[in-house]
Amino acid sequence: MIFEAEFESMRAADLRNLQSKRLAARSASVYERVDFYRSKFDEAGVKLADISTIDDITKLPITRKQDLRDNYPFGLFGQERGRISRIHASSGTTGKPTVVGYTRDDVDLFARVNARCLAMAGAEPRMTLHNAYGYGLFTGGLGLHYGAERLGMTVVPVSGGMTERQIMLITDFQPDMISCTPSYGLTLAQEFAERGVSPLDISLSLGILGAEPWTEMMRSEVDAGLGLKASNIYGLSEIIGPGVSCECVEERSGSHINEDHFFPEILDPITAEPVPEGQEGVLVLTTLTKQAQPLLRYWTGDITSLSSEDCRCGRTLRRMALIKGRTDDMLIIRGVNLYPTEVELVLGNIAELSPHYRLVVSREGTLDELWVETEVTDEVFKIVGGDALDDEVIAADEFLAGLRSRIKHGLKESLGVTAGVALKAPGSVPRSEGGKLNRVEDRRKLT
Ligand code: DLL
Repeated sequence: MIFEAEFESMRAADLRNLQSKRLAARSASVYERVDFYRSKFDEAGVKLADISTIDDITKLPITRKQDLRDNYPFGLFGQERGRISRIHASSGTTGKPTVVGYTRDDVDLFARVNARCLAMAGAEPRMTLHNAYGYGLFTGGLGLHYGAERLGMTVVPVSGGMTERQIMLITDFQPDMISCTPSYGLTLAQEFAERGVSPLDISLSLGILGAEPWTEMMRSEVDAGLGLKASNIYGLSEIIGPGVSCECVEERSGSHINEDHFFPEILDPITAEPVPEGQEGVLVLTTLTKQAQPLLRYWTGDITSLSSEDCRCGRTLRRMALIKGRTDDMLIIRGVNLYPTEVELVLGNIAELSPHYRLVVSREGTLDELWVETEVTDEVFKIVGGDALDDEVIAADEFLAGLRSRIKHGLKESLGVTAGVALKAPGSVPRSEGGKLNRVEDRRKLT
């Protein structure tokens, strides 16, 4: 089902008109209400009269995370404090969190776009959602919660963590759908497998997974391990939280962006100039309707591409590809640029490996070193493990050496990087305990 068909399936020309009107109105309102934007417009010599169609968006200043930091906590609010009905924040890796405010209308929008996303991912009224995103300042829990209620679902507000209890609640309450990070989806799948529960016996049939980068390889693992169809949901606190875009369950090939509210551009990471459709670059989003903290051309740092191809689901909203990573997460190893998801794709092609991996980067003298720690599957471990027969142990050594060298070759061929490979026993690489999983340990930052 389509939750708001009049917007989600709009004719392209009508959508453009709506976006143009909204952009002009939003520009005027931030000019009037937010000192930061007034100075930016004045410095750049942008006049409100210059902003009449959505194409004029390129005349507007770009907003960066540093601007939010400089105006911490409430300096970018476009409303007086009394009109702010909710505040969320994302923890960030260093220092102060990034703050986001919502008016009552924004909270309503937050619910609606998440209801849209849940419906995109296959949800219907009366289904039950097991919501394992964290509740609190993080936008995931409350975002999906309000969206599910708006759609008419039953929500189980479990939040992240306490895996034992999650398993019990899924078994007892028999939900139709789960929302969690992909890495936590894997953790849950593994816990069910360890209890001998077949995916066919898990009640879940749908998933809405996101908040961290993942690949098709991870998706197949989660789908198979939990016996469901998982769709990707994307969003970020600065823009609203989850609800910016989501894949439809019909195609699961690119996430439909709620672009009547969040206008997307893809810009070159270096020059910040627009790139042609289909080409990768940094996703930059403008909030067209948000009141409390409207952001113009917010540089998300996330690398993706856009497509306006028709979709079987009937939505006309453009789609964005799976996120390759965030520019901050790009590793530079001896001059080679690479994202963890690219390593994940290489490992995903090797049947003897489980989907769990970790990257360790260090520096020996002046040279960067990358170590890929990855687990062999249970089947491989049984063959090469302690209970193998004597002559099989020798064969096992050769087999493992061969496997290591295949991984090294794969990484070199696909990514041009030379990496050390550590093969680990099943269960020894860290798992998600409820939220986003950090798969990279960059020891260079410590020195
Ligand atoms: O992660 C909001 C969210 C909650 C999205 C639940 C989806 C589901 P932040 O904590 O502010 O907000 O982190 C935002 O996470 O800029 C991306 O780098 C990354 N991210 C979010 N969704 C995806 C995704 C929430 N589906 C940052 N794929 C973003 C890849 C994602 N990366």
